[in-house]
Amino acid sequence: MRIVLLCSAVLLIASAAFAADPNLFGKGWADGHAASDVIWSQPADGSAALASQNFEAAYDAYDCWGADDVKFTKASFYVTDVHVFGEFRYGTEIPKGYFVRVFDDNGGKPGSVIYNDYAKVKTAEWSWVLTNKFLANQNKVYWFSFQADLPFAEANGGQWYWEATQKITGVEGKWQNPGGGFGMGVNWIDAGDLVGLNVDWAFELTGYVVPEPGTTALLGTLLLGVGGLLWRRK
Ligand SMILES: [Ca+2]
Ligand SMILES: [Ca+2]
Repeated sequence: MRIVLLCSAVLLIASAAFAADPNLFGKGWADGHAASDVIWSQPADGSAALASQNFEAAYDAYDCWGADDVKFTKASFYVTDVHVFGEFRYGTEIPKGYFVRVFDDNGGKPGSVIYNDYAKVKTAEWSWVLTNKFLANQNKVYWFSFQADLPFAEANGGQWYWEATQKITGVEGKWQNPGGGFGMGVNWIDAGDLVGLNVDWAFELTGYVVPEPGTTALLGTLLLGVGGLLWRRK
């Protein structure tokens, strides 16, 4: 009887390890490191590219940023890296970094800032590592915002544009220019209003699924059970 119990426990552990969707569970999942899985993808389609930039003080009136909605329906995820499709005006620009912010949802628009990061570590063109991973809970709407920290008139300055796509996921991407330098969007507006299209922002998120506490607890219980059985057999 004890041997049968021991075998069934081991079988349960083995099946738990292979039950996961391979698209969600990357190599790093088990040890808690970032896997290379793209968990959210809105690639650019060349339809538009719009300013989303923090300028130097002389041009603060032009400070602006876009934001787009993300909702994971299958699981909660840790977001570890961002890939932002972008382009420069002159090609000689060197941004100091990128502000990555996440807003909560306010009735279909960005609400309050709930996450603030300054990405400086680049892993590939337009790909940035977040300093602190972001926990995106399942079925909750988050607005992701990317903004180049780039002077306009200083050395290696210029302009950066966030690319867009006409494929809308969720609701349309938003844009804001509180200082009013561009003459639109003092409050959040649809990004597409700037170009007469309906657009989302183009970006991808990389990360890994948050392990379910229930799974960990179950494995722990089974392992304890196995340990107890082995101890009793002595
Ligand atoms: Ca500024
Ligand atoms: Ca959207």
